[in-house]
Order: sequence, then structure tokens, then C-alpha cells
Amino acid sequence: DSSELADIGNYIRANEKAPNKELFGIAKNRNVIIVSMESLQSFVINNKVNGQEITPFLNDFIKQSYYFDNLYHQTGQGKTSDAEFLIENSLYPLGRGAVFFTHATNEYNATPEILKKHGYYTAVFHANNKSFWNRDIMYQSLGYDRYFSLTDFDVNEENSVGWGLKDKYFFEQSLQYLKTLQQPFYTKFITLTNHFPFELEEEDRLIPEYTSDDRTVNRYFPTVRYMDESLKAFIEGLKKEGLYDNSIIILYGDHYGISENHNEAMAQYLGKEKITPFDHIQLQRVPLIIHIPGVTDKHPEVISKVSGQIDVKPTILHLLGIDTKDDIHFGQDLFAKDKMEFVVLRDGSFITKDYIYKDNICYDKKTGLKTDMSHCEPYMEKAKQELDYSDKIVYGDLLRFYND
Ligand code: GP9
Ligand code: MN
Repeated sequence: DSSELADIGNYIRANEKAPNKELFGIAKNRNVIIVSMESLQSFVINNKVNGQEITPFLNDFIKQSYYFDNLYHQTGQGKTSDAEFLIENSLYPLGRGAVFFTHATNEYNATPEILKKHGYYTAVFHANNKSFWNRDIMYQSLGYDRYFSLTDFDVNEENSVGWGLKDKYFFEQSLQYLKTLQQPFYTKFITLTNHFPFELEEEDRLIPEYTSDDRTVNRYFPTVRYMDESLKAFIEGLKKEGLYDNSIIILYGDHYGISENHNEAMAQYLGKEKITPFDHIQLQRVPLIIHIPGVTDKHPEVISKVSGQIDVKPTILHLLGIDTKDDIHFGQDLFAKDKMEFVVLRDGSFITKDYIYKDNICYDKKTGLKTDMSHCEPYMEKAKQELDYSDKIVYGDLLRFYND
């Protein structure tokens, strides 16, 4: 009931950090362009395969942006949709099933809904069937004015591979819609080509496959490279259409692309004997890039604070100059001076500045070795509490009482 929400509200207020004063409102009234980068993990950034860069565009873009290299995905079975849920609600997805399916008609207070109150038009672009992940229903609850889905795109044999429309054409066609939208707009673009099983035609392969016994791992690199090239063309397109300067661009990896079934080839690629549970957690890092033309190109920064997808919502709202004091969310502004270095994964694992907790074992981050549980103990209760409070909100549809 509403008293439960009051308890949770007290917990959240106690954890709140004051926004960074220099950055609060720095992107006020700008268009917001968010890209969900399919299956992109941090280990490919600034890395090579067969001597060639895997993400040359992103590596360059990072040098003109804020880049978070210690940010973990927190998704569960809902994969891409869980990442969307985290990014826009700053709530945890569910331990079982996909919240997009199970609780799509709940009351939420997602970023698109908040921005609509500030005069924004909100739209999402994804070239898949509109009901995939129940998005057509969920997007109404999140406050989207318009969902450009499969039927809005010209998809044919030539411009498709694997799951559908290739990213390059997806961005090209999306841009034609984007330039007609009322401004300021808040938009989200969901890529698709870098999806398991990483199919790609020869002509789109800009770097060769990796060589191992594992076809999935081998193919991952050229599809990542293809997505990187598509992102480059998209940013160029934004510039050409005059949509770049007055925007803030946020790129994030949605979840891992290489599951633990492929640890052997991953160990080979990373030059390790094997992938330990500790390495596994470190591989759950996904890139987050925040690009503010006129700001981050002058003062780029690599930010290594421990953080998660849950932190994105308050961060964006603060950059847009929107206060979140009364908002129910579990993340913290990534730029807050005293942001807590702590992130809980959906399976209950957690990461702090110095330690990683997984399956009842505490690891020292400096060595990757097991350490005394007393180092992790101070955070165990908090990790449970966060997931439990968030689940209470979702299962009880508690944001119905938000206005009280
Ligand atoms: C499907 C796309 C990929 O529309 O978002 O879904 P995933 O399998 O990664 O959740
Ligand atoms: Mn995905």
C-alpha cells in the first residue's frame, strides 16, 4: 500500500546525493538522443583483434565525451528490454521473467513521461515487430508519444541480415523521421545487427573474424565493428541534418553478447588461462558514453567510478536541469561528487570500489582472489534491500501512490 511506498521513499531520500553543480542543467532544453547498443561489452573498447581496432569510431568519440569504463549491466531474462527499464526508470528489472511482459500496465514515472511535462516530444525507434518484448504496450506506460517499429521501416532482403534491418539502414531511415519531429525531442534508438548469432554478410565485414574453435566469439568482432561504423554514419547524419549541436547523445551497451558458455574462447582472446567467476563479473561491464557537443569535446573525461545502468536516469535528468528530489529511483547521479561506488546485479552479486561479491564469495578487485567475507559483509544487507524494495514497487504497482 502507500505506507510501503513511504518507507521506500525514506530509504531513497537517505541515499540521495546532491547533483554536481557545474553540470546541473548544462544540456537544458536540448534534444536527447539515446542509443541502445546491442550486446556491446566494454572489453572491445580500445582493444584490437588481429591487430585491428574493433571500435575505431567509438574509441574516437570517447575522446570527445564522458566515458564510463566501470559501468555494469544489471539485466536479467528481459535482456534488451530490462536495460531499457533500468535506464528509463532507475528501478531494477525482475529476478524472473521480463518486467516488460509481466508489469507493462503499471504506473511508472519514466524519463519520457517526465520530459513530456517539460515540453518534450518522445519517440522510440526499433526495426522489429512492435509487440516484441511487449514494447507496444510498455512504451505507452513509459510515456512515449510514438513508436517507430517494423512497419515504419522499408525492410527487404538487401538491407537485412540475421534479426532484420541492418543498423546502417536503420539509422538512415530513422533520421528521415527524426528530422520531422517537434523539438526538443527525447528519442531512443535500439540497434539490432550485433545480436547473437552475429550474422553478417561478407561485404559488411570490415575486420576479419577472430580465430578460435568458437564460432560465436569469432563472429562477435566483425558485427561489433559493423555497428561501430553504423554509429559513425548516424552521428555524421545528425550533423548533416543540423540535429547535432543542440542535442545530448547517450550511448549504452544493453547487456553481454558473449555468455559464459564461451569462456574458453574468451580466455584465449583475453590471454588468460581461464575465465574465473571474478573475470565473469568484470566482463559484465558495458560502455556508457555521454556526449554533449560544445562541452565534452572541450573537456572529455574517462570516469572509472563503479556504477550501473540504474544510474543513468537521474544523471540525464540533472544534465537537463530537472530536479529529482521527489522521484522514486535507486540510481545516483554519476557526476555527484560523493556518488557511492556500489552496484547490485540482478542475481544479487555486487561490486564496490575494492570488492566483488558473487555466489557467497568475496573477491579482492586488486588481485582477483578470494578474500575474507568481512570485506563484503557491510554491503550484503544493502544489496538485498535495494532489490527487495524495487521488487515491491513493481509487484505492488506502488507508483500508483506516487502523487500522495
Ligand atoms: C529485439 C532486440 C534484441 O527486438 O531488442 O533483443 P534481446 O534478445 O537482446 O533482448
Ligand atoms: Mn539486446
